[in-house]
Amino acid sequence: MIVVIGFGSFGRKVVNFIKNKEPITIIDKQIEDIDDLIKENIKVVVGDATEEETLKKANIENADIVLILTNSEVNRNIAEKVCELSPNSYKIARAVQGYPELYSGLNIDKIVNILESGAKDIANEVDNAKLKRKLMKLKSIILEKKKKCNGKKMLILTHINPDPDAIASAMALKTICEKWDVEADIGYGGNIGYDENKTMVNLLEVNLLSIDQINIDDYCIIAAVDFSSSKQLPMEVEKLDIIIDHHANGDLEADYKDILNVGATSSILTNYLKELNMEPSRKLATALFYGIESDTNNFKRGVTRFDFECAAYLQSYIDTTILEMIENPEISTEIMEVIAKAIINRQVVKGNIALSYVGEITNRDALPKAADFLLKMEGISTTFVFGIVGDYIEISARTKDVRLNLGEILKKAFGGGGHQTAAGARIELGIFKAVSDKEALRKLVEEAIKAKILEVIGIKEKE
Ligand SMILES: [Mn+2]
Repeated sequence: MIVVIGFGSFGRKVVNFIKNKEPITIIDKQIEDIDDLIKENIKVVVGDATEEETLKKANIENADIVLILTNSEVNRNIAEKVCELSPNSYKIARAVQGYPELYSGLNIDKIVNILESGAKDIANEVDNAKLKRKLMKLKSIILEKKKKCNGKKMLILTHINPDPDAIASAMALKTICEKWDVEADIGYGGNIGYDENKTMVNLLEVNLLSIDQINIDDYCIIAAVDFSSSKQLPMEVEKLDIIIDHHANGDLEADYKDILNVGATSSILTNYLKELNMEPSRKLATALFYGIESDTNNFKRGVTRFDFECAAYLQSYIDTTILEMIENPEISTEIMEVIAKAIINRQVVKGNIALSYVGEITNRDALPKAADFLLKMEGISTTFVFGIVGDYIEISARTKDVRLNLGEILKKAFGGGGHQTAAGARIELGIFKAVSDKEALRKLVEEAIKAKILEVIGIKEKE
């Protein structure tokens, strides 16, 4: 039972919010609409709350919660009496302007300053207004452009070799544009590697156009999602209109640019949908959730509170069966074979570095898979898997060892790149191409790559 002391304009507001949750008893010296309150099952005690008798009438000894909402220095006297008569209740009192120490020494559980709470609400609204303002700008840029488009469509570009975050973000932006009656296509360059990405595109029926299928003249609004660097631009465009991304330091410019330092672009787009009151379809929600999950390496890398909040919002819309299928795609026979070769051919140096040559293969995506897999072997903390794909030697490396920076190592050794824990490189086969004997080629490639890697890591090999 809740006892509310003080039924002025503020007390009324509070009672309105809580009246259907728990039984309430109101105390005030004067209460006008007693009959209405009684109809709503609210008990009313008319009297002076500084007097024991009044408080007892309200059965204050048995109150679970007492709210002291009157607004004068008399609150002190009320609070004293309440503490005495109802020691076990949870007591919330309203702060009174000009009396900062009003309740000092009393056992009040929570003092609420309504001015401060109001100010905080407004400050939160300012944050919210920024997002509202942003979306107004996005909409007006798209709609203004559309007027001059003569029926041409919008093109949403993902980066080269798009990942789930890029694909999901593009899907979300396309959905938003459709709501604004603007038709959009999603374009990508490179290829959709990894089984997870392919499974995602297939199961969620995402319609993606490869840049070979795209005639840029058919489009008049161009957006970039999940990249802001010209190196990632899959095709030449005259001008970008929109960039939405979470990578800093990009060199691309656009009329609308929203770059946030968060774990995934999918989070930014999820927040857009939320603000626009657009409930995502199951497919879109699943894509966005997987985008956040995979870009943050299962909510472990670069993840922010914002990403968690967006993922939580998506949670009730996602299709968990499809999500599970995307997370654990069937592994193709070829990738299985490359993994098997990587295991059999591994050479372990310095106790924990595995180097493995897998020969000639057709699918380069098998290399990172094999490098990931080898890393799971007992005692192995760093893996380098390499093979020949077409006219190149491709290398993929993984490490759990924080002392090594694989991005740096592969850059130094072969002009490759990547992160501390995962990196790759591609070297032209060059003169090795002339070697037709497979066994001889294996030896040459294996020795050359191994020697260079060990040299850069700083290990001298004996024997
Ligand atoms: Mn991303």
